[in-house]
Amino acid sequence: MIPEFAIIGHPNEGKSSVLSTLAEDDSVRVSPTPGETTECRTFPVLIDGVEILRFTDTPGFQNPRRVLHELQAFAGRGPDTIRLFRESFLTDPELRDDCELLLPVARGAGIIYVVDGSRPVRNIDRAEMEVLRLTGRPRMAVINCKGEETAHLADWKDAFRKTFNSNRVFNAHRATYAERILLLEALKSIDQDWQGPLDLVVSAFKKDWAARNDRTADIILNLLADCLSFKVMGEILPGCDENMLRKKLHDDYTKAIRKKETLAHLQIRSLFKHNIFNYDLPPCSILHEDLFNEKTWQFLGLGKRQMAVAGALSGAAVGAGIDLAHVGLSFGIFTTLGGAIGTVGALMGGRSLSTKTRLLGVGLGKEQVQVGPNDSVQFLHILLDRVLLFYAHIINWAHGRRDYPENRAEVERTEPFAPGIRSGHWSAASLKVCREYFRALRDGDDGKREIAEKNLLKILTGTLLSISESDDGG
Ligand SMILES: Nc1nc2c(ncn2[C@@H]2O[C@H](COP(=O)(O)OP(=O)(O)OP(=O)(O)O)[C@@H](O)[C@H]2O)c(=O)[nH]1
Ligand SMILES: [Mg+2]
Repeated sequence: MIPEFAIIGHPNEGKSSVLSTLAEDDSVRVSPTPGETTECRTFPVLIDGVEILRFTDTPGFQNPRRVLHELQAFAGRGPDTIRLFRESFLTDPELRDDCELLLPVARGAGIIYVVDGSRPVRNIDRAEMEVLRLTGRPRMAVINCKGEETAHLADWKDAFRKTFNSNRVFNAHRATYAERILLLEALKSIDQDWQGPLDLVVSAFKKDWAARNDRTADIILNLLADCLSFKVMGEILPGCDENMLRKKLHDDYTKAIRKKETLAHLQIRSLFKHNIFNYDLPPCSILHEDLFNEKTWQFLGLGKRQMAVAGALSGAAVGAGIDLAHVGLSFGIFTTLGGAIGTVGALMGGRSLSTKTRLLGVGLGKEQVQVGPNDSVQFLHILLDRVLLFYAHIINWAHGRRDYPENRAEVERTEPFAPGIRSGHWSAASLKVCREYFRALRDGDDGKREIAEKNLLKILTGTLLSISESDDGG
């Protein structure tokens, strides 16, 4: 039997939002106007194409006091109470929504009662709770605070204790993966018969999440390998303006890298089922800064000390004979391109270009300009930090949430700081793996690369899991 839960409550309390977040389905209709949901709609939760759970969205109570009054007449009819009530009042326009919302209950669904815990408990809420008690179905209350006020929480909990098997605070806008799991776990306790099926649901959820994390780690590794080995080349033809060519290649290079990064981010976004709404990063996120912008390189990646540890400042880039635009990317990303060209030009003369020419097997006498591959391990860390930050945002962007709040304080909380997001803070052993991976890529050493890749994959899946389980979400 597939467990079904009906999400029930007063109009506009956030029922549809809670459902959307729980089921990770952004097709659920949410609106600031009360009465948005007028018909029951069932949302199956599928894992690997198999339905494991279903949630049913319902309209808000219309006339709970009258329902309560009429229900008394059927008291003592056990499981038939709701069916008989519905049969008697289905055509009564005053109870239209009430009959509709009780439909899933009549067929045996469990109840998740949603209230906005930021407002006081009223008598009409007590009438709704009593109606739900009379249904005799297993029920849990969910406190979804739409506002910041917490003074009423104790009263709500007190009211629930009398009529519900369990209650939980669950915020439709801010609930994380970990909180979704906790809510599902708590549902187990409201009815013994559901313990077995819900155990399966919880373990299927966890397995599915782990599979998404594995897939994310693959996407990240592909992004790193692709960006770190990427280069663009152009031939210096007689009479061509060399500086213009360099600038063009540099632009081509950065444009292509940005595109690769955006694509990886989009892949992660769709893995986590954000399909309909145009997910925007919070206004204050560092991710709004361009990948090649000074701010990005100041705030993300390795700090100076970690750079020294990583050996990134060893001067290897210069020694290897890399052209100036390349060095510009590695060391002087913040200097103007003209400045970078001047400095490195003085350092290296034309030597690097001829080296490259020979290496590339282009006929003698021809010169080529090459931009990339970037030779700084810092680049790996910047890409890593940005993708991990993006991941943290996307997994903590609850599906029931459709935009950012006006409230400044709430906006400020939106950049996640879960441990592991800044790769610069990883352990020395993990940083060593990054360095080895980077070097293996640079040297084209497939054997070493395979080993380093495996190690990095392990670190990444561990990091993704710890970000998912952290409660320091968006
Ligand atoms: N700030 C905030 N707003 C919320 C939260 N949950 C819901 N809302 C907003 O409250 C409004 C109503 O949300 P819905 O989920 O449509 O409420 P509902 O109970 O399904 O409403 P009806 O279908 O009309 O009965 C929407 O504008 C939501 O964005 C929350 O946790 N925080
Ligand atoms: Mg609704």
